[in-house]
Amino acid sequence: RILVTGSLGQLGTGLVSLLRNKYGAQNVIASDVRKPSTDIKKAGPYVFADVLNFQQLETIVVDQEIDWIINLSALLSAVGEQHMERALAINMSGFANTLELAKKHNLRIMCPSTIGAFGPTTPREMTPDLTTMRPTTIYGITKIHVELMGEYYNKRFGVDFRCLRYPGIISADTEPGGGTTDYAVQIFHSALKEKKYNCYLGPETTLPMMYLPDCLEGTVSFLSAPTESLTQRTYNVAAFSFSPQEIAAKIKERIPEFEITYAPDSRQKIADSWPKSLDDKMARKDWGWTNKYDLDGMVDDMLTKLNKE
Ligand code: VAH
Repeated sequence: RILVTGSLGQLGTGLVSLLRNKYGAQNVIASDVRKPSTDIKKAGPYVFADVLNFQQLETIVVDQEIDWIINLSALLSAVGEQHMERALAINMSGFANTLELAKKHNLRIMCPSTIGAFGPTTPREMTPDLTTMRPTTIYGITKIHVELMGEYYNKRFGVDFRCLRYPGIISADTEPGGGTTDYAVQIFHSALKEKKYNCYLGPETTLPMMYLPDCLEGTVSFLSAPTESLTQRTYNVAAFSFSPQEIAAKIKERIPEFEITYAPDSRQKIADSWPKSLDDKMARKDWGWTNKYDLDGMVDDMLTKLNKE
């Protein structure tokens, strides 16, 4: 059975339902530290789980006969800079607890990393899986720690650790969790509501992105890939890159009166330290990563879904 921690975040709800379709509703246990909505409660098993409480996590792993743990609990880049101690606790000690449980109870463990694990000295175009990594945010530092500790436990103890470096994720029906790429979701809501958006990143700030359905499908195929097909434990994944001015132009094609303005804030420095595009050929080669949505497909689907709301 599968335990998903941090399941009420941007990725969790969709990932849990995809996993339930594939493995059965009762075999996927959603968890977080907040009360779920009625819909989420009705959709399948949901428990309280705080990644900082090892004993409580271990009780769930044993009582619920968990085989896989997917740890989505983390403070992202922007919020991590505002709450450094909390980010260190959740992203590092919380992860350490899940990794220790994976070793002790022979669990498959997946924990996301991020383009934020790269830094300003990393080559920024078509950034490869293996390259210089000197991240300059707490978030990036904790996520490179996740990668290194996960790979150590894999080599030393044989733990089946799996990790994907996600780009910015664009989602229609879930909110992003305080990252630097959140503008790419907010812009759609503002465009529909007010026909304008004041962007906290400059017009040319190009970042790697992907659409949530591709992220979820890709994560499930990575999770279920046979171990022998993995030539590495951590993989870059991305679909397309765009800048605020490029996405604004795409939206303006569909909503002609849409206008964007720019007021870069502290997140500009974070974005400028990240890759502009990722090389994810190893993920595509080893376990069939592919994105079904290109930039135009994502824009059309986002506007269609949000228009319905
Ligand atoms: C963030 N959305 O902005 C997250 C993600 C690549 C960015 O890790 O922090």
